[in-house]
Amino acid sequence: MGENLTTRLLREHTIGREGNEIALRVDQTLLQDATGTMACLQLEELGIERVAPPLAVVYVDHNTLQIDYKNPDDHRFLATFAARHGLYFSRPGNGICHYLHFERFARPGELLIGADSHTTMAGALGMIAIGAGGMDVAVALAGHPFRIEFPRVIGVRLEGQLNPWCEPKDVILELLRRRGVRGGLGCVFEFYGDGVATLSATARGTICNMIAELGATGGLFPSDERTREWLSHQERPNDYVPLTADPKATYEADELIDLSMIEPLVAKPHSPGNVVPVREVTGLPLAQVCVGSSVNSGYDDLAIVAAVLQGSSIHPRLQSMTVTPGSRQILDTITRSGVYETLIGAGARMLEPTCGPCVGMGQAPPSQAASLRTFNRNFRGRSGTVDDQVYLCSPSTAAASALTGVLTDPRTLGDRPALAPAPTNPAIDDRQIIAPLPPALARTVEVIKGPNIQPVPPQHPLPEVLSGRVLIVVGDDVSTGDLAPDGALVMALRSNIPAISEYTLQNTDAEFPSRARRWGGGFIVAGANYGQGSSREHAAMAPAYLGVHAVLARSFARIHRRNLIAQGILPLEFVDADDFGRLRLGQELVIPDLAAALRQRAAKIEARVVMDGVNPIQLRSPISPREIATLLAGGLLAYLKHGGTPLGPGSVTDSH
Ligand code: MIC
Repeated sequence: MGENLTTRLLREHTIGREGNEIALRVDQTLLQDATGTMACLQLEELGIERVAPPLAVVYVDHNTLQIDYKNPDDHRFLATFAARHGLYFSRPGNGICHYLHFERFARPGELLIGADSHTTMAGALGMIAIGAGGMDVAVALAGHPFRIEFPRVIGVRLEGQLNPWCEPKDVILELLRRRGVRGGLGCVFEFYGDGVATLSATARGTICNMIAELGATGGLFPSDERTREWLSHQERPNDYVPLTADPKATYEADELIDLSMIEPLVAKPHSPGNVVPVREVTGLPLAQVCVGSSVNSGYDDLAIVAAVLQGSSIHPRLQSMTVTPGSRQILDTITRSGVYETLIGAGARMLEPTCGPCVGMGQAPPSQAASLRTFNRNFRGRSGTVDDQVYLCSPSTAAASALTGVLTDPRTLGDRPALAPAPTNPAIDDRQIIAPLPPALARTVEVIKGPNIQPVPPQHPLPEVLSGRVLIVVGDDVSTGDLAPDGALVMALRSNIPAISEYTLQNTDAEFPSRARRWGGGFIVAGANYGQGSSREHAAMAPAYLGVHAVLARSFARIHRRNLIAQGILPLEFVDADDFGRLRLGQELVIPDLAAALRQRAAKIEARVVMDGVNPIQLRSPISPREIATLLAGGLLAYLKHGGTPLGPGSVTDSH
């Protein structure tokens, strides 16, 4: 029996083990401005002089509208923090974190942890790349290992070749069609088979980027000839090492995708998992088409759109079309190849290389109108319009639809046009990525904080008994965007927890923050996959600030569950999923002997509904000894500040 590549890379990075949890040596970290300000504030609390991993980068790519002092103050804080503590700093406008990282830093065989859920994109270059909360990244920056449960490795065998007009985006949409947004929980999807060689590095990047939408820990491609081509193209030939799974590698589960059977797909509102063939929804009138941004913003993605629109104009029915390149390098390439000119000529609004409309940062669609986007998420309201109707598709489908004004299967356009050839040498220019200063010089740098940058709220030990009222009952698949909303207004408050907490669940129940304050905190009750989507720890920090002690849910999304624990909120699962239906807004709950039950690692924890008396609600909290210690301390920062190590009791080794 051979070893798969994921297991090998994880094994090579494992420096400690405790039960099913492994502690991993971190080679690279990534922060972006919307998650990074809080991560840096937390890192400051840990009292670290210089970051430990061999490579640490902070990118400014989300909060870039700068409509007042808040965004630029955050940028200045991050720039001075990076200079003071030894991180690379990528200026606003230079590109989107996971695109730039893919171009300039990702390296086969290494391990990357990033405070952005789409960090997974780097898995396309044969490395382990995992999205995490800001505090988890701060802990890695402080020199501690990153801990995860050993993932289930799913082997995805790719056969054949994509037909014209069918794209890598359709491949990942196919996986989402099969498995849905909860279908990858606890898994790494490893791609192998003859079809792999037919996909370029950037095509693989699209697939690994959106593997996050399955709730997965990551995606991984072998490092092969296509990887070598990409790294040479990026003038980093020495970063190439060939890596594949053993010849007879085994996997815990298998998927087979015949690329020649893939057809154009679309994810309907309001979930990336709500996937159907484009042919089933053709003719849908569109108000907007958006290309690029957080995924599908590479050269080939934008060039096919230009090739389709060449010499034409977008359909009069459309109110607008936007195009966002993923990085300055891609912007330069589309400029020199003529793609930019064609897109402008066709009526596209060209945006700078930032996350932008993907996270509701401008370009909101009209009310109730369909917006077709090549992005990775279409959660309700994420676009900035509360009653939006966002569909996700490939660049070919977006281009064909921009031409006709209705959702269109690109295969109806006839032969696929040739792409404008990209200049063979991209302009490799790292001048907008400021390198870390030497330690002696770094110590002289003053870290500057503007008035919106507020201290990290203190964490308090978990009480012996938890009691309080049910503050809200929400359904399945609540996203972190529901909890800590997207868009320029709220995201500008990422470095100010008291201020951002006022927007918690604002589109679901605007009274939530005031009720939580009035009732002195309490419980959130939720369905399955609570906290899906982004890595933003604000979705846990803001409720914690409002006094939420525990979330009772049918199940939790991976990154958010960790963020809850890091912020001292107990993630409790119903033993009997039907108990979810017994809980109502305002009911009083008591969890007696909670701390004792956690210390004893009790299999079940009982919550009593005061007044209803008889049947307690059975809950479980499948958490590790380290997580229990973290919760008892009140959160990860408190735990570490009081001498805990992130490896926790019973660990085998901790090299730091
Ligand atoms: C996203 O695509 O949802 C984001 C915005 O990039 C987030 C990060 C954030 O909320 O700051 C993510 O993917 O983690």
